[in-house]
Amino acid sequence: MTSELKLPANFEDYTDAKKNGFLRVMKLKEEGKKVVGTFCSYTPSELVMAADGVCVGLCGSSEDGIAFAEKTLPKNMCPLIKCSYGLAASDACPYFYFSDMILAETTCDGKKKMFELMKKLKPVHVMQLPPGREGTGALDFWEQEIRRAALAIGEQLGKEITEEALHRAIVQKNRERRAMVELYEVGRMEPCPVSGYEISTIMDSLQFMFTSEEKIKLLEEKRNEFLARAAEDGKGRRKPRIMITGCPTIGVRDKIIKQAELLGASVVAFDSCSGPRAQKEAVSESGDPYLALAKKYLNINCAVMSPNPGRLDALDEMIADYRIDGVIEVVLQACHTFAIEAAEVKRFITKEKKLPYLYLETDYSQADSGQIDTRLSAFLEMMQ
Ligand code: BJ8
Repeated sequence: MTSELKLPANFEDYTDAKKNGFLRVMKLKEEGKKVVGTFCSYTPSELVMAADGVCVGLCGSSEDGIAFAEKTLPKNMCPLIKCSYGLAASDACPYFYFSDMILAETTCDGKKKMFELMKKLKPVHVMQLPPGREGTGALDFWEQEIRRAALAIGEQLGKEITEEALHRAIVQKNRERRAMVELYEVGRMEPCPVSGYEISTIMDSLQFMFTSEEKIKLLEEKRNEFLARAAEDGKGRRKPRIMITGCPTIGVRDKIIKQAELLGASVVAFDSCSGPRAQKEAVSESGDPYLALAKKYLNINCAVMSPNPGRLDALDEMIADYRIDGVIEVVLQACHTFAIEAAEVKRFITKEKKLPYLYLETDYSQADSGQIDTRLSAFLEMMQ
């Protein structure tokens, strides 16, 4: 049985935020601002801020562009990569179009090979991300890569990155991170005053806002709004509290997160790129700023790192903090790193934490919506 998912009257959905962002980025360009396109949480956006540029997220999140991409890329590939490349190559993404350069990293194989193709379309600087953190070399190497990226950005944007500017950017970005984590932590409340659909939409829409202050303002306003809602709502029927883990969910939010909530769940926590995974640890505001950035960004628990034990520690902590009843793992089609790591995540959730776990492998099409509905219904029924 489905319930009605209530969204506030002033709720701006992701499509609105994206559309408004197009117009704003065009205006920024007219004012002479430089724009840097990015694809990953490992991107040290402080470098772009220190060069007085703005970052735009270019990860594809819809079926648009996929047919075009499949003329060049294999069909059996991650939809995020196909969509990102297809929109860029067919000139259908205004954010890509307005980007002065792309700041990329070697994360998964698909993305790094996509960047080779993208170099034919735009200036692309690829940071070589170490494949793991073990040994003493990884951190030194990554710090050097961050220094190399700073030079490339400075050159491309026509503004040298000074240590003072970088320090200011680190302080500012840390404020933004804290505001994000505080908004996520509203999900710890019981009952949770906000739907996971709404919270993930707000977080994803931040990539279409172009100053740190306006992001912080939105995050603080929303947090206050949700806390006030909690005071009014009182105690409702207890819903199963769900955590989402795995690949980025931006392109499957409607068919998984929204649908799970329509079926009676409360999605309260996100262990994914759109969750606090990349935000919890701040960048040290003292000492060498390049080393501080290297330490922080190398510590992000993504499945592209081998090994990646921090992911289980983070899951453990979130299960306790958010009082989780069940975990849904979302894996995008052909994402090998998350698909393989899912076996260990499943063992940990079901055997150690003794919680229900649902694995959903999907793409950006609607072809499997019915099947996903059926599996979500059975999963939630089992918990109720
Ligand atoms: S920090 S999750 S943004 S790498 S889903 S393209 S891994 S095949 S997006 Fe990611 Fe950075 Fe990690 Fe986040 Fe490849 Fe997998 Fe596709 Fe992925």
